[in-house]
Order: sequence, then C-alpha cells, then structure tokens
Amino acid sequence: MTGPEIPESHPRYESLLTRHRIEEGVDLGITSKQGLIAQGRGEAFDYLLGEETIPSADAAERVAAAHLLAAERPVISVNGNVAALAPGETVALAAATGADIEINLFNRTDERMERIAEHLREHGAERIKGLAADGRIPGLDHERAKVDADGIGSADVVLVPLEDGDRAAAIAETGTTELVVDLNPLSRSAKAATVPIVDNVLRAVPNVTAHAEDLAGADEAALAELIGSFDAEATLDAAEERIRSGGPSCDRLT
Ligand code: PTJ
Repeated sequence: MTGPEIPESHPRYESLLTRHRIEEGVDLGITSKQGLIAQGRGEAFDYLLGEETIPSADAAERVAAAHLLAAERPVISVNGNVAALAPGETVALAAATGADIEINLFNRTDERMERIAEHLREHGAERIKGLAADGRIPGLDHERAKVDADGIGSADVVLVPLEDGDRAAAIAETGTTELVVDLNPLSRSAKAATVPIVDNVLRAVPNVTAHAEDLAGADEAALAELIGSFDAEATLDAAEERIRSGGPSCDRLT
C-alpha cells in the first residue's frame, strides 16, 4: 500500500504511511473513528521509544512466540486497527503458530465484523472466528463481551494487539494467558498481560512470526524454559525507562 502524496524522502514517511492506512481503514468501514485517536496515542509512544523494537520488546516477542507454539488453543484477536495495519502479517503469524484468527471489536457492529472478515480473506485468511459470538467474557457489558465459544471463549493463549484496558483485564481474569501488544507500557492492557509487548503492532506481529519460525523445532521443555524465565514487570520497566531516557536512537527522529 502506498500513500498517494507522501514523498519517500519525507523524514516521517513511515509514520505518515501508517496514518494513511488507518485513514483508509476508516474509509473502508473496518476501522472505527476511535481507531484514529488510538493511532495518535500509539504514535506518540512510538516516537518516544525511538520507533524501533527495543531489546526488551524483542525478548517479549520471542516469549510470545513460545506461548503460541506451546498452546493447545491459541487465538489471535483482531480489531479494526490491526485489520487496517497488519492484515497479511496477522495471517502469516496464524499460519506460523497454528493459531486461529478471531475478530473481536470494542465498537462492534455486524457490518464492521463482515467487512473485516472480507478484508482478512483478501489477505489469505481461510478460517475466521468471531462471527458466531456464542460466548461471553465474564464481567463485561454486552457488545464488548462477545466472543466465539470455541475461539477466545476457550483459548488457553490469546494475542490481543491494541486492546481496550477494561477488556484486557477481564480476559486476564478468566485465567487465559494474555499476550498484549501495546505501545504504552503504563496502559492497563500492558499491565494485565502475561506477556506485555511494548512495540508497534506493525513491527511486533512479523517479529513474533520470525521468532515462531525460529522456534518451530524447539521441544516442549525448551519452550517451557523460555516461558518460565520471562519477567513481565521488568519488561514494562525497561520500556518505561527507554521512554523516560529518550534512548539511543531518538536523536535521528525529527
Ligand atoms: O476496532 P475496535 O472497535 O475494537 O476498537 C479498537 C480501539 C483501538 C479503538 C479500542 O480498542 C480502543 O479504544 O483502544 P484504546 O483504549 O485507545 O487503546 C489503544 C492502545 O493501543 C493505546 O494504549 C495505544 O498506545 C496503543 N496503540 C495504538 N496504536 C498502536 C498501539 N499499540 C501498538 N501498535 C500500534 N500501532
């Protein structure tokens, strides 16, 4: 996808291209208007992180890959922002880990559900969950609680990029292992996660896939060791420290 009027020489080229994708998502009816606000918030944190995958995020992405590979019923949750930003990358991650893809919307309408499903199919998804909505996340009001009973409703591991804090906390309450991608290390979603990944979903999803491909031959014990050695609090602290200190690469940003 290309941004029509953005010259590649522009110092904010990647960032502007991403905005364009979200805008296009809204035009296509897959991203909510609130998704534009979420994108702006994420962008600010990404800027402060240096717009790169910091080492603690890379380590979390490897652990997330191990969780997805070790899971019996892994599910990748997709909302309107993820569908606009990383549809093909999400399908590739599902293929690399054997995970199901489930559309799970904060601002749920049947029309958006259908449009996102169609968009994901255009990017190679074969099986898409979320449309049956025959399960509920306990402790949430009606629309936000809807999940598929044989999807997120019974998943042992779920990857939730850009999740609303309330629902991330409610999913964590169910005992499901939750892998959260969120650029804000202080968000309730990141804090509720078993594995918080403080990185842009655009970089995080393909990097989890790369780690999953690398770990494909690893046995159960090796995956368990990787999972067991993970420290969520230290991961959040490292990201916050990078944001507060400016990090080594912030100088190159304008
Ligand atoms: O499509 P829907 O209806 O399910 O709605 C999705 C949004 C994202 C609008 C909804 O879940 C929402 O309102 O989310 P919040 O509460 O605004 O939280 C979004 C979080 O994602 C914020 O902490 C942002 O910093 C973060 N974020 C935004 N863009 C990215 C991101 N994290 C990673 N990668 C991004 N590209």
